[in-house]
Amino acid sequence: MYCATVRQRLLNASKAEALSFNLKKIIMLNPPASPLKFPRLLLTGAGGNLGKELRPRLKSYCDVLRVSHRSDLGASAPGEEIMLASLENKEQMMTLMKDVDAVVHMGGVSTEQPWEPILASNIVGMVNLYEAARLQGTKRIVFASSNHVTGFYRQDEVVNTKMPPKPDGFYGLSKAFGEDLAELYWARWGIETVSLRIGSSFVEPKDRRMLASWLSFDDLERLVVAALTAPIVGHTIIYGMSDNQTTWWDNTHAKHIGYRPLDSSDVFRSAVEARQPTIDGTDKAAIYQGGAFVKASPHG
Ligand code: 15L
Repeated sequence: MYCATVRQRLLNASKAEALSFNLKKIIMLNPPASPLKFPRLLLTGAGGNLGKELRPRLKSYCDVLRVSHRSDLGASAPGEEIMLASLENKEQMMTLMKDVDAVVHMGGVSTEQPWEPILASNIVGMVNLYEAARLQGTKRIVFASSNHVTGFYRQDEVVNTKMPPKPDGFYGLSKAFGEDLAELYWARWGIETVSLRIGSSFVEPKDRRMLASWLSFDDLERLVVAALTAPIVGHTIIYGMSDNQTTWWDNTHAKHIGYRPLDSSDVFRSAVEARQPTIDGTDKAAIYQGGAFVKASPHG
């Protein structure tokens, strides 16, 4: 009788322990996820090509969408607040980042240009953005980096996100700086970033290169939303491409972002190949992944 009671007690105790162990395991395995709907999201560069695409789409993921650009953005849509700001203006950036839960940073120079505008927006502007994030307590930034960080890899190579950068110009170099800055702010101050090395995000692929680099607008939205809502990201780099048959980029190290592209450039392949039947194999733009960017002179 005594033994039976003790055995029962031990059994109950081990059940309770197992329960608490399982609970702990569940808590450890399921850390609190980022919200699927944010109180206030900031979209910078809202007047740029991709900013214009994302502006109406991001509204569903937040109560208030703060949209920003250096110049006029027109009238605000319901649930939007417009704040004009220049990346290189520290004070404006501090105000812009106040009460913001997460940022989709599409602002800055997005093509090869002389050094000065790149320095102002993509170097000084990035430091201003991250300093403001640190001081205002912003938790996560989704940064529009670019495939031009690795534009000098060849088109017969497959690049993953742990391989060293090979920028193809001042623009690509500035995006490599942005990624390193994001890494620093994660390591030192715990601000999370997903750096999106965006390929060619247009309505459809325009040429043979874009059969590999194309990112549809719907997949861009899927990518940005995955980057905003993945539970833990630290600083993660991910290539922004659709599910194209030909690819130069490997996102193995970014599986935890949970990005699943649903579009593919393949439906445009025959039209693109008919438009561009031959490729000059000696042309640097056809040899390197950066395409025409590897030849674009920043010196005018
Ligand atoms: C980029 O980074 C540019 O912002 C965009 O205009 C495209 O040209 C794209 O890369 C590309 O590589 O096609």
